[in-house]
Amino acid sequence: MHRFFSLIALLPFVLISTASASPDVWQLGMQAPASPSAEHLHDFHNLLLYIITGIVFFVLALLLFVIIRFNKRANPVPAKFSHNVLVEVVWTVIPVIILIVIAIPSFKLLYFLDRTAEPEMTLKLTGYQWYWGYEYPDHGGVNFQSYMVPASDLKPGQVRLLSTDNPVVLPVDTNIQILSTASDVIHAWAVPALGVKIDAIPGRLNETWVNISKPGTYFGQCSEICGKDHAFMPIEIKAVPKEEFNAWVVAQGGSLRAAVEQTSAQPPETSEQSIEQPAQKTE
Ligand SMILES: [Cu+2]
Repeated sequence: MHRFFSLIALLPFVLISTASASPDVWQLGMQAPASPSAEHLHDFHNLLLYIITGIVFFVLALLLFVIIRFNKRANPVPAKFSHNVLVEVVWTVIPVIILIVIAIPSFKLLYFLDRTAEPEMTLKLTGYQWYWGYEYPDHGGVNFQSYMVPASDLKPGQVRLLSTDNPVVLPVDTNIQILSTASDVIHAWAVPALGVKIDAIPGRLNETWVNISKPGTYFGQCSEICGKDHAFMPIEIKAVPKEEFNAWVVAQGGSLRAAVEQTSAQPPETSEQSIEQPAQKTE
């Protein structure tokens, strides 16, 4: 009991100390969004929350009305009719309208998340049993593998089960095309704060994108049961300003030339995509 209360007393400090983009102790709700994709996903989630809350209270009100108004004491002689055309039309049409209200933003969001029309760089990731491999094809092929830091080797500031030996470094405010595949079994690369979750499938190249809006450390995990160490192949992303990213690429022995050539060949019109104008399919 004593331990329980000391845990409760520690809670505010725990919440403050881990207030990065990792799961918090006693967290309710989702991690703070750090990309346009995550923001739109949260907006859609909130829309659904309003709709289901409304439906739950409406059904609850109907139930209470029936229980009070039509119980044996209040209504000893029940009516004998079994059809009511108006009510049947209403309870068909209203759910259809609700589904349309959900479907329109849902499809918009699906196309928005699908791909970016103007990628400024590419990150290719490969799932292995049980770690991730990363390549930067636009930056002279910088590549490395990223393993979880075992609990016994954690340094101060590292997070158990989430920190990696080689974090993925990415620039902020950049449209990053993400290509994913796997070499052995199906994995899935998921980073909640960025609104990214993409399957990594052997023999297949999947595509998604992200534009990280603020610098920070973002954590994710494999989200496809992939074997005995499925829980121990985390994702750690360090999002840094562009200049810092370029310096990191050079320090890794990569080159900035390929990336510069690519961006000058297709100048990005705007770094921010509007959800009203989803990325165009090019095929
Ligand atoms: Cu996996």
